[in-house]
Amino acid sequence: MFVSLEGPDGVGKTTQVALLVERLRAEGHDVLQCREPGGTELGERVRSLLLDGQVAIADRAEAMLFAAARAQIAEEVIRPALAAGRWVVCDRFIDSSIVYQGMARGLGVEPIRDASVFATDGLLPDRTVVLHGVDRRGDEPDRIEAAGADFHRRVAEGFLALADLFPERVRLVDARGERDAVADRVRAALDGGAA
Ligand code: Z5A
Repeated sequence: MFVSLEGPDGVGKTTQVALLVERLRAEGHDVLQCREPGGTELGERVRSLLLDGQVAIADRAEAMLFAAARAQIAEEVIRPALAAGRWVVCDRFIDSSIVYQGMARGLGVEPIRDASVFATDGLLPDRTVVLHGVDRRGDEPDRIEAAGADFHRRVAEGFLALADLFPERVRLVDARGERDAVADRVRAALDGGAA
């Protein structure tokens, strides 16, 4: 089973990825935890470039760099884990590109989705949990966090639109409240059929 957690920056994804992995392991599952961009030597180097406020990166170059990092983690890490019968829980995946680059940067949902599908040779999560409803961003913005209020409004709206675009795999989960209460909702969102 391949699960991704998504949502605007500071919504609590990293916290919830860790709690979900803990719970799944307690249930007896063999779980690989990873994050995007990152999770490989190439991905971590691309991540540093992408978040570096001193590096000028054109929007299309940004989209291709995210896709390149995703291609590497899909082939090197995620596909082998799934083939070995493991669960994979990933902090962000294709939907971050669809929202940040496709919607908020305005490059278009379809071209960005197609680029990511090409990059990963069609690998998609079985379930995507989109957290929403809070903003707990810190006060040291990286290159993308520094993009401005309008950009982040489009990001927040874009994540909410995902459940309608991909109802077969995307579920919205309210991220407000105590960590464990949110973790209960995230775990419950993995069960059952279409959202
Ligand atoms: N990006 C992109 O544009 N295109 C792509 O294709 C991909 C990514 C894959 C890096 O992502 C950037 O890349 C990101 C999107 C873009 N940029 N932006 N902007 P990232 O995932 O590494 O960075 P992030 O989204 O900014 O993550 P974050 O800052 O680490 O936030 P988070 O993971 O959503 O939240 P958190 O760290 O779990 O929680 C934030 C704080 O709140 C922290 O102090 C927690 O302890 C606290 N917290 C969490 N939950 C709670 C509750 N329930 N109560 C109280 N406090 C809490």
